[in-house]
Amino acid sequence: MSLKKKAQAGLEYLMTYGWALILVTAVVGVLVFLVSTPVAEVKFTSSDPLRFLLKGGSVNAGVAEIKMQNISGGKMTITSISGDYVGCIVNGENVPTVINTGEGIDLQCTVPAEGTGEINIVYTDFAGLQRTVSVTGNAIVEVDSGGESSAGYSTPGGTATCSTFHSSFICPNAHDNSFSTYWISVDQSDPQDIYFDLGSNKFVSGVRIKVHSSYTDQTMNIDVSDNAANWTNVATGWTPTDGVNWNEKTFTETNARYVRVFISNSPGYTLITDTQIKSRG
Ligand SMILES: [Ca+2]
Repeated sequence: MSLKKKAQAGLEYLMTYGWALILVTAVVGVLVFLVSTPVAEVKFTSSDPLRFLLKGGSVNAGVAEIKMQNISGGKMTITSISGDYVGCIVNGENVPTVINTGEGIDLQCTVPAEGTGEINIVYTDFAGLQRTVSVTGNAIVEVDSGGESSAGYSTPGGTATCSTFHSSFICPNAHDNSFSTYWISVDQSDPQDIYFDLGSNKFVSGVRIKVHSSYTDQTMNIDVSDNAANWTNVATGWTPTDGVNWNEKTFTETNARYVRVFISNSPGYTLITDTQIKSRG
């Protein structure tokens, strides 16, 4: 075969099978995007994968993180996000947000409930047309091991009272001896607090807090009280930084009935997974 014929055969091969390759690539592109992580299995789909390319996603501690890319070929302005997931921010900021062509779109939303949820992203495309894309996710909220007590620590059994709570992420979730339930504040405002009733006065000398690994940047004080009205501060400026194990804060033994965790600053939502208190008598 001459060089010219070889080149021609190569060209014919590309023309014959090149289209098949493009077709396969396109089909794979619109297939369901499946993501598995050790803590949560999430399946996300995009209603418009030719403009909003899904690149990944996860749900941890009731917070969904969805990574997409603007492949529409032009600048877009996301003007609103609504649906089953709430409090969504884009690339760390509230909408409206401008996304340049080729730029990543990192969505962070709160997932109030396990199961299938959908968000609708309304945006203006480069031609000034308003469009909507739907992203559907099937969130299985994180499950990990429950908390064990030791060294005089135990789960406070009385009532928990919190400043605010988000949807089903209620106050009692912060002291139910389970690492798969959470108390989450209604929004991202500070401060927030939660206090526990020990039922009667006890000698209190320590608090253990479990936080999720995405929430190791909350600054808190520990206060105690006899009447849940006048509080005495026993620890200040504590930041539980371990997102896997209990974080322990000991303080001078104080007689009190109520123990309060006062979160003075949390960069996002306030979240506490579980609480134990060291007390005697
Ligand atoms: Ca819990």
